[in-house]
Amino acid sequence: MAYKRILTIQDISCVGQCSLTVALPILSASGLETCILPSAVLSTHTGGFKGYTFRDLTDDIPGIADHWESEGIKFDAVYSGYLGSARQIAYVKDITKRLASEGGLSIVDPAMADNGRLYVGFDQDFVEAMKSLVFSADIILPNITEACMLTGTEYRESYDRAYIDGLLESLESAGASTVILTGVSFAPGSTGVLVDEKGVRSYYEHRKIAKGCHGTGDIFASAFVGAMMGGRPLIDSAKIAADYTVLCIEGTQGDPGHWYGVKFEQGLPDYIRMLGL
Ligand code: PXL
Repeated sequence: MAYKRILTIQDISCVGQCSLTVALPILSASGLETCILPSAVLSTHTGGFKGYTFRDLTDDIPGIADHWESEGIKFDAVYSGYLGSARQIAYVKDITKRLASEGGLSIVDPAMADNGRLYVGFDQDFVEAMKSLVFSADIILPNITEACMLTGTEYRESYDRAYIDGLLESLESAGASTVILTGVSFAPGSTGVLVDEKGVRSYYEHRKIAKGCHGTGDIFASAFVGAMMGGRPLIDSAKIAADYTVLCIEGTQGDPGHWYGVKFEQGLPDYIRMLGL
């Protein structure tokens, strides 16, 4: 298998099992050379801790990108997750244009909202800026809330297949190419991933364990990118990522002290086995 180099751009939440502390180990476990660009350093994530510190690294990004360019460093994919500002979004677009190799992929997880609400610290201006990144990407991984915000669709707690198809069509007419829509549930007790490759749709249903487990979107997206960049079909990559994420959540349930994240580390050997490595 070709040895691919990927760049992932997201924050470092020092404690909290999300963003780079999840993406780096999972992508590395999938066999990719994983380069990182930390967009900010926070003491913890923003989803439930109080008084977290936040060091914005936006001003460091252009110099880092210039250095890589002067060294002739290129990436087979640029994968972005949680970003902190509209300026950072613009830098991700610029870096992708300058540093993705020929045929290199732009993969965007528009990590900004869940359960019908934006995460703390985001506003409508950020959503508008995110649209420009999402609708120029090759592959996007929104959840239903994010897809609604990106398309101006009303968010619903319960929905049917027609609503989801409408949401995917709105994403496509706004410019989306391949969409991996997560958290799509058509029956109580189950949820799933809808993979839409230019209008051709497949659904993978899996067990729903708990609502709103923190960091699961980052685990799923990283596991998906790791599988897909290894040359696996989109739907197979989505299945592996979903199965691994479910396994991690199962391994965390029953530990109320571990409310802030998911114990993804213990499932890494299973993820590697699922990849057949
Ligand atoms: O898991 C997404 C995420 C990443 N980074 C930070 C966050 C969140 C979600 O709340 O706060 C800093």
